[in-house]
Amino acid sequence: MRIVELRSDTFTLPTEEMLEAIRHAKLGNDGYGEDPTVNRLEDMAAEMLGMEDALLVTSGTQGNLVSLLAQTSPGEEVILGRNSHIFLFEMGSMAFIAGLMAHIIDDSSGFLDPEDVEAAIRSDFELFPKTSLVCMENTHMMAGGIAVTPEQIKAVKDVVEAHNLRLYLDGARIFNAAVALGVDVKAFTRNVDSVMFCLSKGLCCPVGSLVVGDSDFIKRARRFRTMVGGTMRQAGIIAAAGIVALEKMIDRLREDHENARRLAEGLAKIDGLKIDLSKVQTNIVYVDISGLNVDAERLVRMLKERGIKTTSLTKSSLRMVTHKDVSREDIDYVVETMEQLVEHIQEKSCSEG
Ligand code: TLP
Repeated sequence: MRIVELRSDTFTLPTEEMLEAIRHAKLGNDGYGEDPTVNRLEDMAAEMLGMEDALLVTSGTQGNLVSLLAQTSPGEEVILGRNSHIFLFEMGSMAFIAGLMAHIIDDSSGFLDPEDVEAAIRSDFELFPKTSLVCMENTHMMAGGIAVTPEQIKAVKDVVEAHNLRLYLDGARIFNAAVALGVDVKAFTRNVDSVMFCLSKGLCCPVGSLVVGDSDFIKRARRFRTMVGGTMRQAGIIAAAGIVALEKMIDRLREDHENARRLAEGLAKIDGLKIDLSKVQTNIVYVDISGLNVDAERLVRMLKERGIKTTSLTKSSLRMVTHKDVSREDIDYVVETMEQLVEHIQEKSCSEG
C-alpha cells in the first residue's frame, strides 16, 4: 500500500548528501565553542539572515524558549498571537519556565494588527506588568501556513520600536515564507530583533534549529541553552546536515508549495470539503470537514487505513503538510482516495438518515 505522510514536514528524512556530510563532519566539543562544523553553520545562518550571531539549538521549541528567556525577565508580559505555536503548543513553558505572562491578541489572519499590538502594550503604571517583547510567527502555522509579508512585519516593528520593546520572530518555516513571496529572507529579518528557524522541517534535517540575532542576545541565549540542558558536544553531526540544508534545500521548497496547491485545489472540488484557497500559500493545507457527517478523528483513521497519514488539530478540520518525501503522484492518490471516502460517507449518512 502506498504510504503518504502528511502529518508534518518534521517527518522528512535526511538526504544522501546530508548523510555523507554527517559521515565526514569535522567535530569538536561545542560546549567549549570548538566544533568547527557548528561554528560554520552558525556563521552561515547569521550571514544569511543579516544578523550578528547565531546559536544552534535542539529544536524550535527550545529555540523559542531560550529566545524568550534571553529577552525578558520573570513577571514581564509578552504580546503574541492567540494561535501562535509558542502559546498553544509549547507546554506553557513561557509561564512555567520563563515566568512570563502571555498577553494574547488576534492573529486569525496570520499576522498581528499593529493597532492591536499598540493597544496591548501596558502603560508605565506601577501596578501593571511590564511589556517587554512582541512575538510574530512566519509562516503562521495555524493560519494555514500563510506567509506574513515584510511590510506587515515592518508595521509591527514601528510600534514596537516606538515603545522601546523588542520584536521576536518564530520563523520555524521562514524559508517557506521567503520562497512563497519570492523575497530574500533578510526582507523579514531586517525588521526584527531576533529570530528562530528550523532545519528539521521542510529543510529535511534530522534535528536542529537556529536562534539568530545580535551578539549580546546570542550570548544570553547561549547561557539559557545551558540552563535548559541544550549544550550538545560533537554537535557537528547535526550541523553538517544543516549546512547542506542551507546550501541546497531552500529552493526546492517551491515544489512542496506546488504540491500543497495541487492538493488544495483537488480537495476543494469535492462536495462537502471546504478549503480557503487564499490561505494555501506554502506547504500547509487545512481541510474544513464540517460539511460532512463525520468527526475529524474518524476521518483521520479512515484515511490512515488507506495509507494516508493526516492530523486533526480541531474537531472539524484536517491538517495536511507537504514536504520532500511527498510526491505529485502521492497528492493525486490522496485526492482520489478522499473523493471515494467522501462519497462513501455521504452514501452512508443518506441511508442512515
Ligand atoms: N510545529 C509542529 C507541531 O508542534 C505542531 C508541526 O508539526 O507543525 N514554531 C512553529 C511555527 C512550529 O510549527 C513548530 C513545530 C515549532 C515552532 C516547534 O518546533 P520543534 O518541533 O522543532 O520543537
